[in-house]
Amino acid sequence: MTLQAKTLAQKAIELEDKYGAHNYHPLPVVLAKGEGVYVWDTEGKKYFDFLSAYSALNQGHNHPKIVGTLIEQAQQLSLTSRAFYNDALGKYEKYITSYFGYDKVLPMNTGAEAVETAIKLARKWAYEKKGIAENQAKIIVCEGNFHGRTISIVSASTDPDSYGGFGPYTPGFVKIPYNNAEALKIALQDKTVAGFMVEPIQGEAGVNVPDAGYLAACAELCKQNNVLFIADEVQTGLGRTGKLLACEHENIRPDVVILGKALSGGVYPVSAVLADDEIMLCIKPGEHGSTYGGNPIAAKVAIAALEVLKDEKLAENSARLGEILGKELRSIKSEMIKLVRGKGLFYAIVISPKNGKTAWDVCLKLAENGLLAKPTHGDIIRFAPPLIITEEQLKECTAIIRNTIESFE
Ligand code: IF1
Repeated sequence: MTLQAKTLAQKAIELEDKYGAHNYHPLPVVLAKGEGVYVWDTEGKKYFDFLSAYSALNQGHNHPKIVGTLIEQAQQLSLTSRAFYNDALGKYEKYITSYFGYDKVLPMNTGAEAVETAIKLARKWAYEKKGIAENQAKIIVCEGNFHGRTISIVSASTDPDSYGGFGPYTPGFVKIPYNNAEALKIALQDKTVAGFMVEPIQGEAGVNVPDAGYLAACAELCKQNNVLFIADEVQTGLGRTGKLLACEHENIRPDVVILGKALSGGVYPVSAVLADDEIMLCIKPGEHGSTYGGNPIAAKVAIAALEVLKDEKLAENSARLGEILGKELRSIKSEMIKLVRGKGLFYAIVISPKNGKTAWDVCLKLAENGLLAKPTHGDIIRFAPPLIITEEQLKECTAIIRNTIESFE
C-alpha cells in the first residue's frame, strides 16, 4: 500500500472515529468506488462486494439505468413535499401496485419507517375494521427478529443489542418463537391481535430459513383468525431469495408487504408499504407521512430499480446461482464451518472459532483475498452478492471463500 493511499485510508478512519458516533464497528476497509459486483478501496484494491449493503444493492453498484434516472430527475424536480401533487408519484404508485398486485402503496424512505407504517396500519385497521377496543391492539412478532431500530421496533426485539438501554418500551408486542406455527396458534387465542409481522427468512439472525410450510401455516392461521399477515420483505424481497418476494416460495399473498433497501438499487432511501384498500384507507389525510416520502426522485428511481429487476431477470439469476452458492459452501470441508443455510443468493455460514480465530478474522482474511463480507452476532458470516453476479464471478468468489477458510486449517 503506498504511503499516500495508507494515509488516505487511515485519515478517513480517524475522521470517522473523531467526529462520528461510534454506532458501528466497520471492517478496516475504506471504500472509494463501486461498479456492478465490485468495489475499490482508497488504495485501488478491488473486492467482490458480498454484502451488497445488506441487500440494498441487488442491482449492483452504479447501475447506469438507475443512476441515470436519479441524475435526470434530480435536475428536474427533487422534492415537493406532499403538500402538493407532482408528476412522478402517481405514475410510480400505479407502477408498483400493479407490479406486486395490491390496491395501494404508502411511500416512505427507510425500512424502519415502512415497518412503523405497517404497525400503524395494522393498529388502525384493528380499531376501525376488526373492532378491537382502542389502544388494545397487539402485534405478534418472532424471537430473533430484526425490523429496524426505532423505539417501537426495538420494543418488539428480543436482541439486547437492539433494545438494551433504550427503555421505556412501546407496549403491544407479543413475542413467540420463530419457525413454530403452534406457538402462533396459541398466541392467536388472544382476540386483541391485529397482525403477525414476520421476516420470511430472518436476516440479522443469520439467514435463519424456516421449515418448508411454516409461513403457509402461519398465513392460514392469520386468515382463520382475521389477523393481518404482515411480511417484512425489506431484506428478503426484490429477488434476494430467488423469487420477487420470499413469500412466493410458499404461494403466500401477505395482507401487508414491507419493502425497502433494493427498492432504489442502493442510490437513494426508498421504502414502501403495499396493501389493499380495506387496510390502506384506514389512514386518512393528515394521519401519517414524512417530508421525503414519495418524492419525485424516489418515485422515478424506484420504477427504474424495479424495471431492472424484471428486465435483467435478477430473481431467476438469484435462484439459479443460489443453488451453486449453497452447494459450493456446503462442499468446504472445515471444522470452522458449523452450519450453512440460505436460499437464493442469501446465505450465511456459522463459524466455530479455531485456534482463537473467529468470524471476524475470517472476514479480515476474506478482505485481504478480495471479497467483502461482515460477521453478525459474533459467529455468523452473511453472503449476499448483488443479484447481477455471473456464474463465473460467483465461482471466483466461492474459490476465495474456500481458500480463505482452508487457510485457517
Ligand atoms: C443496521 C440486516 C440489520 C431489515 C429488515 C427492516 C430493516 C432492516 C428485515 C430496517 C434493516 C439493516 C439495518 C442495518 C444493518 C441491516 C441489518 F439485517 F440487514 F443485516 F441491522 F439487521 N427490516 N437492516 O433487515 O431498514 O431502516 O435500515 O432501512 O441497522 O445496522 P432500514
